[in-house]
Amino acid sequence: MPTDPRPGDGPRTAAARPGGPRPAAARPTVAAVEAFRLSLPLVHSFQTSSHRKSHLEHIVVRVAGADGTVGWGEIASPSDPYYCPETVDTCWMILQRYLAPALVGSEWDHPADAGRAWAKIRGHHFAKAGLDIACWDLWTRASGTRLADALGGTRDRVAAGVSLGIEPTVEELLAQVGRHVADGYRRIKLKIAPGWDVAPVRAVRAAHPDLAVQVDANGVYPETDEALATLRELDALGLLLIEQPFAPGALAAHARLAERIGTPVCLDESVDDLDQLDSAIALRAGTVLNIKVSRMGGLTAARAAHERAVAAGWRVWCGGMHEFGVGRAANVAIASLSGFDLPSDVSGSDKYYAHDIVAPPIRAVDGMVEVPSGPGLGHEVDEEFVRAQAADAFRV
Ligand code: OSB
Ligand code: MG
Repeated sequence: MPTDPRPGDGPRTAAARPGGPRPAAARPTVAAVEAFRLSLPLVHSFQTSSHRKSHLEHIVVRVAGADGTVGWGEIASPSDPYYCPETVDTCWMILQRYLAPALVGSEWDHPADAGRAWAKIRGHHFAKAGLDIACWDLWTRASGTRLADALGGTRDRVAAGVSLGIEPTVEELLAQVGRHVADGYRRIKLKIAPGWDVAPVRAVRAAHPDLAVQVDANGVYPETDEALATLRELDALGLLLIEQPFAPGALAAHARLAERIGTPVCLDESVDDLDQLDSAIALRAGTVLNIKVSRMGGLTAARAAHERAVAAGWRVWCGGMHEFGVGRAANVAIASLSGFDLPSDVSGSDKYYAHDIVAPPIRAVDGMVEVPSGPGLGHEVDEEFVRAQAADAFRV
């Protein structure tokens, strides 16, 4: 892929490129992309408004530079098309057939330019995010930079929240909440759905009057009088925010709700590119954005969304997709940017996986996750484990 020089493209200073100084690294040429389909058992099965999971399968990608440098990325797509249209199968196909062949042989000065290789491929943000993360890891490792610094991060520690699924009973939910509060998590997010909303949230509020609590409906409510009555009841429970009550395309419905309740409305599924973010801002469809590296299509896009949302006066935090250690480390890096001032879904690896693919695993201590000090993602991938456990693999 040709990297056409931009006007004034000379040695850049820290000020010229947002996100910090540009190390004097050789211009990476991507020599090969390898991909591994990997399934890990969950420590505790997770139920959302749409489905229950006891294992998660993600795609781990390994990008090799011509100089031998390696970068790792993760495609954290769900297996089924309930959260977003992508699935592990669609990601696998798009990666193998389009994205990896486009990236191999490309050359770029900065990982923010790597995506030019796949710019003409529409959608498929989860698949693209895996390659984008790997290119950032490759480039920052090659130059001995911390990923968080290269992105323009300013925090050394990130406040960790935890996302709790729908439980069989309110008692079991209260036990989960109690366990995570005792572990030190700074905020609890509760998944809600019709039939599992006001009662469980009220019970959590009664048990923990001062706890920072937010709810996430994954777009499952219709904009009916009945749903509005439910949302008004939730509005009275002192929540930090209500995430994605209505369908992804329903920006106007979110704007009407934001007018009617005091609790901030947060968008997740509604925003997967900057144009949708612009529309959401213009319509006042919320005041908070859950930035997911996967949903936006990578770190480059997540960083741009952060900039745009903060400039519009929105608050942002980093959401997760139950990432393995690679994607989780990328989330920690992006959450170190200054605008991420609400607790993020960056819980420790141990909340989800007994054996993660990175060493050291991501750890939340007293509700904070440290931004690692090593270059790149700051965590080493257990390559032997990844290769041994992979159900399928390819190399381009
Ligand atoms: O909506 O935030 C969501 C997981 C799968 C699909 C959608 C969502 C989630 C989470 C996970 O809430 C949070 C995490 O990774 O810790
Ligand atoms: Mg969500």
